Amino acid sequence: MKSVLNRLAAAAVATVGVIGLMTPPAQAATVITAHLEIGFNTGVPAARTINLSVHVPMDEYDANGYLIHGGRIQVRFYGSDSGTDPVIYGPVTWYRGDYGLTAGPDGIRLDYGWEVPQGSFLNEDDSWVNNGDEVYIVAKFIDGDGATITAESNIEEGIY
Ligand SMILES: [Ca+2]
Ligand SMILES: [Ca+2]
Repeated sequence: MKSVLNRLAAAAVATVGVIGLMTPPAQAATVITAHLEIGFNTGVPAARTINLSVHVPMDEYDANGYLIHGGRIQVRFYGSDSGTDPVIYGPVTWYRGDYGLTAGPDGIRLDYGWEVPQGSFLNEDDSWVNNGDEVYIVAKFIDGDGATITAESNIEEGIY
């Protein structure tokens, strides 16, 4: 999902930003929330819809400053199991300028959705005795210096 070209472009933007905007963000980001919604598209062929919603509250000036300086949001999907939960997809990382990632008056937001076919990576349990799937995301906000805050979403349950 993330091309090398996009990464290079993000790095170039970040470099320009360091030269052009010397004022660091005024406040450290301390809060992050993550929500996952898995739905059903009854079209032909039928599909599962995935919607991610991640929010890092701050003022708009700081939100732009963080993204200009290389701040990004990184998402991994997990299957909830007894014992250690496996990563079933990701990490996927959104940088400034990537579709779905915005800086606004209430902070940095990632709102991103797509569709997958039945039996995709969301089908994290597929045995006869345990076919129900329990999926959640862990979202990280990583600033330009590498400082990270993390949130775990709700668990979505279904036969995916
Ligand atoms: Ca499971
Ligand atoms: Ca399943």
